[in-house]
Amino acid sequence: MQFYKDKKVLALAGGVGGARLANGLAQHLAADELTIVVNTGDDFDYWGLMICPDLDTVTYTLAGINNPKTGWGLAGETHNCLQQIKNFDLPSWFQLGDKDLATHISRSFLLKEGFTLTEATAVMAEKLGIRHTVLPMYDLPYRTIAVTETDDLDFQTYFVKERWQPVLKAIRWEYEGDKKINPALQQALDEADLIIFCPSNPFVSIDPILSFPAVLDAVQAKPSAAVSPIIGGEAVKGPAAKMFPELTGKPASALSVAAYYQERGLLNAFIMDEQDEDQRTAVEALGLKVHTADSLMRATAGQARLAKIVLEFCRDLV
Ligand code: FO1
Repeated sequence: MQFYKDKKVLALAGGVGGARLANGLAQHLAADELTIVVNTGDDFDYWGLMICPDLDTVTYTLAGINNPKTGWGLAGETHNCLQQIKNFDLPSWFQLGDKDLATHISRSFLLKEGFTLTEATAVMAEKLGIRHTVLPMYDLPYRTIAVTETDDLDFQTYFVKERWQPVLKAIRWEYEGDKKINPALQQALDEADLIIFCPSNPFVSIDPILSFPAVLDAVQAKPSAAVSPIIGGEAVKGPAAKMFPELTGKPASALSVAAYYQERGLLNAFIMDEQDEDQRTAVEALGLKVHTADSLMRATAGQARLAKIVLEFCRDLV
């Protein structure tokens, strides 16, 4: 099926919701029509290995090998290594499965051999049979820091170890280098005819990607659409709903998502759940074209279904 003749879509993704819509888009768009740029702010060193949770969630989902229950990690996983690590009294709060470990070992090995993160991701995605280009947002460390009422925590400590319970005051990033993006991402930005914000957490999945001036400039200049990660005031998964009042003082809602992006003039269109139909007029008043749909992605068929709705709705933007 062809949606847009000779047009290119760039999807911004992070976490499980992002991976699911990216996979839906990949069902409808050819390899040269879709590039997925992924948040790397969640990455961290653990057991001496380089862990990139969002890159892995996206690649495992595209390869159809992700754990369908958690959304992250691999299906049919075992945890023998983790068990043995516990016997050695080493940190075990971040649960790495045995097969998943092969990913972290391989990526760490390739990085040590001199591959960039973009190159290592491409090599591994190809081996997993992924046709579409998956790009990390940055090749160097770029770490999301949760500024809480008591401490500044690295992202996975906040998210997994502390189960996102500390109250947030702000999100900031610590990074190496000069924020110059990889040439492959620059090319994808230059060539994109449409940018789609997947239904990922705006603060810790999409904002890290937008914090690169080259990305922000492209998004402001190109037709862009976002899918709301908030349905009926709740996040489908994770802390997005808790973060809205903490970080913006506003309640979690589809309208708050649209307003949060639109404060920076990022969007042309917004797709939200039909449960949130009552917010249509307020979202339209932000200058957005609005579509409501059943936006919960149940299984792979639901991912393809929502992606088709998004692509059809955005047809007249490109
Ligand atoms: N999330 C958890 O809540 N607990 C875990 O132990 C955990 C392990 C894990 C291992 C590999 C991986 O790729 C992801 C993992 N995640 C885990 C998910 C991850 O922390 C989050 O999904 C993202 O960073 C937020 O998008």
